[in-house]
Amino acid sequence: MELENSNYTLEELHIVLGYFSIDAASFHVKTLTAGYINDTFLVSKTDRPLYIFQRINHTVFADIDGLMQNVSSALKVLNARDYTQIKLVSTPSGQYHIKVMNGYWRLMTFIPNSTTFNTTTKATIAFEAGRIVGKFHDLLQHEKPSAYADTIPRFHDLSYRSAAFNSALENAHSSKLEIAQEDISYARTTLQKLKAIEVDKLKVRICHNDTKLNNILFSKKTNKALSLIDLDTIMKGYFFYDFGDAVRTIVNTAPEDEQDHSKITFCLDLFEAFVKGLSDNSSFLTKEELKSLPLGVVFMPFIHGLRALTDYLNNNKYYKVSYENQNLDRCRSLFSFSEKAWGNQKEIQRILASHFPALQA
Ligand code: GN1
Ligand code: MG
Repeated sequence: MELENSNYTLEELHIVLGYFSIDAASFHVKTLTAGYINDTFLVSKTDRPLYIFQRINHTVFADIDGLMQNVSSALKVLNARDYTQIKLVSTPSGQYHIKVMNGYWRLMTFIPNSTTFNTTTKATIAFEAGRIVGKFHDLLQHEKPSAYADTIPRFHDLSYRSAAFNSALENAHSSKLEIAQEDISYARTTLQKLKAIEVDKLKVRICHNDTKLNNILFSKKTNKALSLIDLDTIMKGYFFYDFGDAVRTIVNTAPEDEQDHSKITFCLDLFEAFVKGLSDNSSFLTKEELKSLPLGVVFMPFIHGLRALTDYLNNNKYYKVSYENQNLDRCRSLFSFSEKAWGNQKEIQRILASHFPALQA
């Protein structure tokens, strides 16, 4: 039987599920469409969601073994009274992923009564998001960076992304270069400005690297944040990556590809709630890291916008798009948000200093 929004039939998915240590015959499978990279399915039993089942995008993630090793190492540590653990389901021979049916597949536990939000207007949600991003780092702070593979090398590296952008410019169709003329020139100017970002003094940590709001699970009942999901990009990074990426999706009350830029906000109340939630954890951040955060809030939306623009010029080779110009729309709204983050640097610094005493000294 065909399954909606999927390249696989239900029969095929049941065959793959059968490799894992569960009784595959009695489960119901549904496609989850959020996400630009993997194919994701929800596996339920009599309407009770129990597992997240995924085909990992091997084009994006070349080193699947390294990726799964990173995820399983991190999941062992990501477990605390106020952080709900997610578990990988193995095959009878103890494998956490299998290669069948033209793909790499894995199965994870689904946390019951949980939900996600694409955007929010609530300070309580922003606070909880800050708290759980901080908790994630608190729990991972003693992991050895050298024990984690670089599954997408230089993922948030500006000079790498800038080189990819330049080669897309060289190969792009002239009509695209014309349509995106202003965006290209904005990208060039901003690349110059952001070159100043200094990372040498920053601690290399194990980061999530994709901390957008809808990668945070919340309890349906209490709205408390439970844990971070979508762990494929867990690898080395700087804390400002995770801070900036969370902020770009929390303090902006509009969706990532909003076309009406007047709706794109940098809501300082939501920013303050997020920072308060973050500071609710033990103080694991260095002063240098804290000082990098205001620019991080400009950097992350910009680098995502640049990647979207690059993919638009490359004819949507990387991201799954639901319409032809979605990458261009995402680029424009991300640049617009990044610009608003520039405009709010003073306020951002003030709010951070009021919740992190280390910045006052
Ligand atoms: C991609 O598929 P998804 O939504 O988890 C991307 C992230 C971007 C995101 C855009 C490996 O993640 O970097 O933030 O799209 N992941 C990868 O929202 O490129
Ligand atoms: Mg992701």
